[in-house]
Amino acid sequence: MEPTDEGMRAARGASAVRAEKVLVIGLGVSGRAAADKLLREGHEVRINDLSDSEEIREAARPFSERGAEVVLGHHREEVLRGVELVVVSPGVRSRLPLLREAEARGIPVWSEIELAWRYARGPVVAVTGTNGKTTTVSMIEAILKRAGMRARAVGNIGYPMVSAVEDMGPGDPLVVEVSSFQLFSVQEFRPRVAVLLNVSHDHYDWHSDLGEYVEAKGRIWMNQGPGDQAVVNLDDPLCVEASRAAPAGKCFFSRREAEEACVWREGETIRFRDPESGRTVEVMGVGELALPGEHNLENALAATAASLLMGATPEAVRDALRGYRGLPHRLQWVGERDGVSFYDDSKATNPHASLRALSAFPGPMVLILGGRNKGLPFRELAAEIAGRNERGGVRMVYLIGEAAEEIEAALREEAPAVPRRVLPGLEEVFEDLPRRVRAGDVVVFSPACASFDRYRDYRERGDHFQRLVNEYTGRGIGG
Ligand code: UMA
Repeated sequence: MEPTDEGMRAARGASAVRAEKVLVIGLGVSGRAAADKLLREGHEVRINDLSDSEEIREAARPFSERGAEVVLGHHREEVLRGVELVVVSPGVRSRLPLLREAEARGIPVWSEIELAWRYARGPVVAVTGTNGKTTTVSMIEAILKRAGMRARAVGNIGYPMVSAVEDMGPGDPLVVEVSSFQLFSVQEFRPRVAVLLNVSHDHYDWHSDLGEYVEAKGRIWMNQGPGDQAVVNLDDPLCVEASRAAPAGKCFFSRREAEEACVWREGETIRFRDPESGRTVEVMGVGELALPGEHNLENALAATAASLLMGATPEAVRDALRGYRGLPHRLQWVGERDGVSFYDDSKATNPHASLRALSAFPGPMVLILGGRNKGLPFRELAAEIAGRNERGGVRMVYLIGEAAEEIEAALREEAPAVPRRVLPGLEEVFEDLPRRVRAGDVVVFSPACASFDRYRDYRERGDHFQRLVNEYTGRGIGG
């Protein structure tokens, strides 16, 4: 007999959504998904968005037609009238006075992830951290699928978890990318496997915000119990610190040989020690991983741990990760000609992301930077380029777009010896390239800037780069 939704919910320890009237704040991707699910489940729904633009009104229309009340243009307290539950979008700040008022009135405030958890039918793997979430989530999805499970990657990756719950059969795992904003407002959310990849303190004030940020990340496992596992980066002291509060079993992963680790790198091999049986198995060679870079090794170790704990076999891990070529526009291999490889990292819209691209390739590199600066300094990136140049890494830098002169100034200061050219755009770079590249180079487009000086978004920019690569490597446009 098929288990009932009620039975499955009870098995996961989740309570039903009892509120009659629900306020959904924010009508973006996750707010629309939440409102849709709530209406289909028969709740009374009020939608409130700060914006009153034509676009938002357009998005709200189908919900009004289905009986939802829509309040646009403000977040005044009156929208709380009669409400028993608030579902809040991740882009809404936790300090919003309306949320504070809801809490003061004893009205629970949930993220869309919490709402989805109440309706989920199978186990959940949740992944959080500062960097690498999307890659790790899609690696886990690939491995679980290879292992024969009907897994699906959801959450921040772009497809809301609450939209996926109905398509999933009993027992099908959901692999959720969760941001700290979403973790702020969870209540019963209890992933069977919770992964904390890394915690970067770059943009946080150490004494206040970082503490809050680490605490929010730790909420990923706060409801875990017997049979659940926390997968934690042993090489990141902030992760280890945060994991002290984890109530369930812990599986540490590490890029070095470590006794406490359950997945680790030993020489050129990735190994797994089953936390229950204590048995150690060889999973795969590090050199078999299709994605370059130390940070991708870290993502692969985390994905290996999570997948094996979910019941995948080491063979499934090896097969999936050997073939896993990454997500579009994230250090994506695009093509090769005469021993020169091209990588599209258009998703790198800040200097920090470009630093990670540098660390992915120790050998000779031609780097393309530029676009619209988001108000961030380039000095650290410029200093790293200088160091890599001395060690036989970055050979040359192209600077394009609005921020070209600003990056040029940082390079003049920190990396005066590094050859560089300022050009208007990518077309000019590809005209110049044949005279500069030589066999063994990698050409990496990792702009360190936003795309809006010339493109709609980073995807359009990356597609443009890929078309130019395809023309250059002789496969023709779109080839
Ligand atoms: N809004 C308000 N009041 C506010 C703030 C926003 O009403 O105080 C309204 C806006 O007017 C807008 C709507 O809320 O209409 C936008 O909601 P949102 O910013 O929460 O974004 P969504 O469209 O719902 O998309 C969210 C995630 N966005 C954020 O976390 C900021 C998406 O991640 C995610 O893919 C989607 O849900 C599905 O789960 C995006 C992201 O950039 C890709 N995430 C960050 C990241 O990955 O680094 C965290």
